[in-house]
Amino acid sequence: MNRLLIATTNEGKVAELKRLLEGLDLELSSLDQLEETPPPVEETGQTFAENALLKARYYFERTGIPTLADDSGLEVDALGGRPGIHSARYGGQGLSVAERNSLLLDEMSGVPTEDRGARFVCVLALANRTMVKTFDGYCEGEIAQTSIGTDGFGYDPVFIITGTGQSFGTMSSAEKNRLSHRGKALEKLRKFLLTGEWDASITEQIELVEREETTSILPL
Ligand code: ITT
Repeated sequence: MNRLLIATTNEGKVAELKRLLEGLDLELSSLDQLEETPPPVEETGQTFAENALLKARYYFERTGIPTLADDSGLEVDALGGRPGIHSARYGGQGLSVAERNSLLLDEMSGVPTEDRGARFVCVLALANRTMVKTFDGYCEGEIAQTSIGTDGFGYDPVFIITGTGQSFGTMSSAEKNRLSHRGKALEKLRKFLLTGEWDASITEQIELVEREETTSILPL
């Protein structure tokens, strides 16, 4: 079975990605299942795609395991697209998720419903030795007036999905995955995996790594 490393430090993403990848012929590992977890990499890209590629390449190079990385965030129209690629650090590193959501609601206070448009964006990047590919997904909605529900993670309770009147904070993970930016990006990735193009290169990669490891422990 082909291995795939889910290279994210965010537990909410790990849970969703594992569920979204169910049924594919993959042996999934998360970073905390590795014997040695590489230190996190600085996200210096200017776009979601640049950061997703940077993370996928980095973890693949450090582990030799074909890697899936995710860069995602919330773009709020009334804030000129903020927090965007800085969603994880919005308001500063030290804030809790609840504090970050309160900050967003405060920044949006007084903004009328028709101007509260926002979207979740997700770019997944898949990397091995022979290729690196990205898949994007979007989920349109609006910023709620208050936090709604406790399910999900991150900004889920303050984001109402267009056409549902519900926040991700009130949805099961199956419902969220069906509508979410990550679910849509994963659907593209799933189609790509089913073409077989990737399977061939994964096998090639595992063989290469095993050969390198064997070589490196041979006595001189
Ligand atoms: P990794 O880089 O290790 O994957 P991270 O949490 O730092 O973890 P990002 O840099 O991609 O990941 O930041 C994404 C942030 O956007 C994340 O921390 C959440 O605050 C938010 N976010 C992304 N997807 C979300 C979702 O489905 N629901 C709620 N918030 C989400």
